[in-house]
Amino acid sequence: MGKRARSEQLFARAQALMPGGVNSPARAFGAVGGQPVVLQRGDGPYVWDVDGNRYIDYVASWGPLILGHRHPAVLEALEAVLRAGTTFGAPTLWENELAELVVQAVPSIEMVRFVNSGTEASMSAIRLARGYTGRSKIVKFAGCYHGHVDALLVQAGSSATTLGVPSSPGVPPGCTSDTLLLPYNDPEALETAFSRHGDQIAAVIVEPVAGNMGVVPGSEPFLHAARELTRQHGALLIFDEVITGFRVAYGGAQQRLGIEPDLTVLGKIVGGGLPVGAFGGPRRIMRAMLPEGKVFQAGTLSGNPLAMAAGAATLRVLRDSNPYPALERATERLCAALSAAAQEAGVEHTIQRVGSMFTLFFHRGPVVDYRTALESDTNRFARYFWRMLEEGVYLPCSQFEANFVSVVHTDEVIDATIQAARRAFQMLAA
Ligand code: KE4
Repeated sequence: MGKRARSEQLFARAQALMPGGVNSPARAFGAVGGQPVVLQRGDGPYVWDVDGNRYIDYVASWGPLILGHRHPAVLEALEAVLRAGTTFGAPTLWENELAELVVQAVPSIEMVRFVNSGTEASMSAIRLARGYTGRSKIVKFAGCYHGHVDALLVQAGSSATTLGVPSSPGVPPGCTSDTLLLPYNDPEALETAFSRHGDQIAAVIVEPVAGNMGVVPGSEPFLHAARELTRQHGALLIFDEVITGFRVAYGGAQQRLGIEPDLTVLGKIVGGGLPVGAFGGPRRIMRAMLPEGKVFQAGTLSGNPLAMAAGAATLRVLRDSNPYPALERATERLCAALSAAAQEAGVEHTIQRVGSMFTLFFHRGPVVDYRTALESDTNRFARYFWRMLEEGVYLPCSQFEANFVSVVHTDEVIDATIQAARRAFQMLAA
């Protein structure tokens, strides 16, 4: 690959202007060392850096770009809005359009509220659950990430079911003292928590397919326990489908699982590459939100026309073209070939995939929770990451993230990725 001199120059300036030179720490290459490449263009499955190097993109802006970069339908929708304006701070037809698509796509969502990020959506859903139930305690799981919500920035306390301890400076103990942190995929721990605190728990929030410890599917017993225990104790089940929504199926992970949560949190794909988060559920719950109800939430640019139009264009393409079987096949073919190449090189690994999201763990596997994910060989991952970058393949810069295949990752793009990985695994084995 060509030099990255311009990237280095621009990133040095970025570091003088913005903490760590980034606007989200995940992008800073902290987990793999070295400096990020500064990107300046994307098209289809490719991105280019400021030095003109081209990469096959598996980050997809951390999930939104299931249609790839600059899909014509999305660009056309944005251009149409621009002829009318950018934002009004008033009800607009574009909000109706995206809301119609969301409630049609996800049966458990009768009403939806749009916000500007997945974080905002999770935060609002938790406030709604607390306001609706009149309870304070929230259950979350180690390894799951729901955005930088104060109440959810917790690390394990002394035992599995103690109340959370803040995991970031700036989060006062009071913000997490009502948060129970439990191990993922552990129905017994969930049972214990409900037996101790059941009547104080407002909600359980869970990624039905975890993407933030690498891809770790929620087991059926675990997710069914979450559904049954919340129902029995009058708590709400919140599915955080920011990654899985419109990714693993048009109706999200809940469609694949056949489990209806009480509230669903959306983000990423629902905005088609523009800033959108959303939370939704049955009318009886959503009506508790101001101005119909009393639970406060607001946002200047929530539901803005450009973001609504990009999201609606994306969902219409997904609804009308149903790319999911082809995405399943392409991603399965890629994962099988990656595994064969690693096997051939004698590199210990396991690949975990749901739909078009997957993680190659440098771990014998199976990876079932955060504790086992952390056993992965992150040094080996870093070497793999950098060799793949040199080979022109842009992977998420952490072992604990999901890779994403888009509808425009053609056979030849997948084949080129497999060839690059073959060389990378040989290097690792040497
Ligand atoms: P945002 O506030 O970043 O839009 O969404 C937060 C969020 C909520 N729920 C889930 C399941 C998520 O994965 C996320 C955000 N994901 C991370 C990486 N997996 C985004 C990358 C970043 O933080 O820069």
